[in-house]
Amino acid sequence: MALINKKQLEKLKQKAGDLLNRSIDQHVTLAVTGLSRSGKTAFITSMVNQLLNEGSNSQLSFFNVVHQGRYIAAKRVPQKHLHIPRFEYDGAMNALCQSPAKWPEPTNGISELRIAIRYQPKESLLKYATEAATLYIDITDYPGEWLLDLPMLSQTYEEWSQQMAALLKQSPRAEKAQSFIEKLKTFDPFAPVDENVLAQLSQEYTQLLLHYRHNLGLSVIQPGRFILPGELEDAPILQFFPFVDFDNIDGNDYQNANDDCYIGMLRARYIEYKERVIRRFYKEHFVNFDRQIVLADCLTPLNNGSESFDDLQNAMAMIMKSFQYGQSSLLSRLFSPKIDRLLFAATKADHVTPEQHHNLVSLLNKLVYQTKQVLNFDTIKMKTLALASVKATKVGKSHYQGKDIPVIQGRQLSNDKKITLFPGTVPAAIPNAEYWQQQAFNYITFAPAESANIDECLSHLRMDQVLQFLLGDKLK
Ligand SMILES: Nc1nc2c(ncn2[C@@H]2O[C@H](COP(=O)(O)OP(=O)(O)OP(=O)(O)O)[C@@H](O)[C@H]2O)c(=O)[nH]1
Ligand SMILES: [Mg+2]
Repeated sequence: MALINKKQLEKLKQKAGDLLNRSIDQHVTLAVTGLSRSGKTAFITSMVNQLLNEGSNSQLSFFNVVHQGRYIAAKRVPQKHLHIPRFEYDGAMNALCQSPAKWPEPTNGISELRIAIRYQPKESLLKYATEAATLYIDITDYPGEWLLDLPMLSQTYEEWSQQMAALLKQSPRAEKAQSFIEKLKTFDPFAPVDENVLAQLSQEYTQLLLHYRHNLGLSVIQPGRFILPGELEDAPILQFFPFVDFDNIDGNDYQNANDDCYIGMLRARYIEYKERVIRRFYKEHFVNFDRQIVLADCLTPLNNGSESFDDLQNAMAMIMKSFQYGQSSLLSRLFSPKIDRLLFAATKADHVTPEQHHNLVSLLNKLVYQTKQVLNFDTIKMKTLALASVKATKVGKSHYQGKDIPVIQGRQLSNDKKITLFPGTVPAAIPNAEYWQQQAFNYITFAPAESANIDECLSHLRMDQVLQFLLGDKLK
C-alpha cells in the first residue's frame, strides 16, 4: 500500500474540511419591517455594524457565539436578488459618523443586504473536521405599511370603500377629508371615464393619506403603496380611491357597470392592485422569510395623543394578521408557514429612562397580544423587547424637590442644544382617559451621539438580545 506523505495528508484534510464547510453553511432570511419612521434603517445599520465590527468596542454579552469566544468575523457579500435595491449601509454609517452626526435619510420601498458570519461551531460532530462554519444572512428591509394591505385581499371594492368611508367620516380624519368627500358626492360614478379626473382624485386621496401619516401620526393607511409606492410611482394601478357614497347608488347598476365608467374602472383597478401588488408581495417576498422582526415606535403615538395611539393599536392588529397562519384558507393558500421566529421590538428606548423599559415592553405586549385568543402561533417562537439601535442619550440622576430622579441627556435634533429631562412615564397597559388628560409623556427628537466611529460598534440597547433571539440557534 502506498503511504501518503504529510503534505498529501494535509491536502486531503483541507479538502475534507472544505467539503464539510460547504455542507454546513447555513442560510437565514431575515425580514425587518415596521411602519414608516419606526426605525428600520437605524436598526439594520446597527445590526450590520455590530456584526462587522465585533471586537471593536462591542457590547454583545448576550449574543452567545460572541460571549463564548466562537465568533470569528463577518463580512458583506453580494446580495441574493439582483433586481432589489441594495440596503444603503455605507450611506447610513457615513451620516451617523459625520460631524455633526445625522440620522440616515428616510427610505422608501424594499432593499436587501447579505452578510456572511464565520464562526466556530460548538458541539458539532464536525468540529474535528472543520475549523469554521459560515452563516449567511439575507436581510430585507420592507415597509410595514405593505402588511396593512393584507385585509384588503378578502374585501370587495364595495366593502373596502364602505370601511374607508367610515374612517374618513370620523375624527381625526374627518376634518381634512371633507372636501374630498364633497367632491365625490357631486361626481357621477356611471359617467364615462376621464383618466385625468381619476388621476387628480387619486392624487387628492394620496395627499390625505400622507397628511394622516406624517402630520397626524396615524398608522392605519390603506392602500399602503399610496404613501410608499416604491417602483410603482405614478402607475395607473395606484390611481383609484374608495368611493364614499355607495349608499346612494343602485346595487344592480353597480354590478353591471363596465370598466369604461368611473365606478367600473375604480373596481377594476382595486382588483388589479390586490392581485398585482398585494398578493405578489406575499408570493415573492413574504413566503421566503425565515425570521421576522417587527419594529414599533410606541413613544411617538404616546406623545401624539389618544387618537394616534388607538390607530397604532389598530395597525398592530392588522399587521398581526400577516402572521396568522392556517387560520383562514385564504391566507394558508397564499403563504405556507415558514417564519419560525418573530420578534416585536419597541424602538428608540433610549428616549425613556431605564426603569420605564419594563413598562414599554409590557405596553408592546398588550398591543401585540390584543388578539392572541384568535391567533394560533404554535409553530412560531415569539418575543418582545425594548431596544435602541443607535443610542442617542445618556442616563443620569437629577436632584429635584429633595429627591433623586432618573433623567436622560442628549442633543435635541431641532436646535442641537444639550437637554436633560425626565420624559415621563410609559403606561404598562393601553392608556386610559386619565393618562391622556395628564399628557404625561414628553417626546423630544434627539440627534445621534457624536462619538460614533465608522469601524467601531455603535452604542445600543439590547441589540445583543435581538441577535441572540434571531440568529443564536443557527450559530451553535
Ligand atoms: N434616539 C433614537 N432615535 C432613533 C433610533 N432609531 C431611530 N430613531 C429616530 O427615528 C427616525 C427614523 O428612523 P429610521 O431608521 O430612518 O426609520 P425607518 O423606519 O427606516 O423610516 P422610513 O425609511 O422613513 O420608513 C430617525 O431619524 C431617528 O430620529 C434610536 O435607536 N434611538
Ligand atoms: Mg428606512
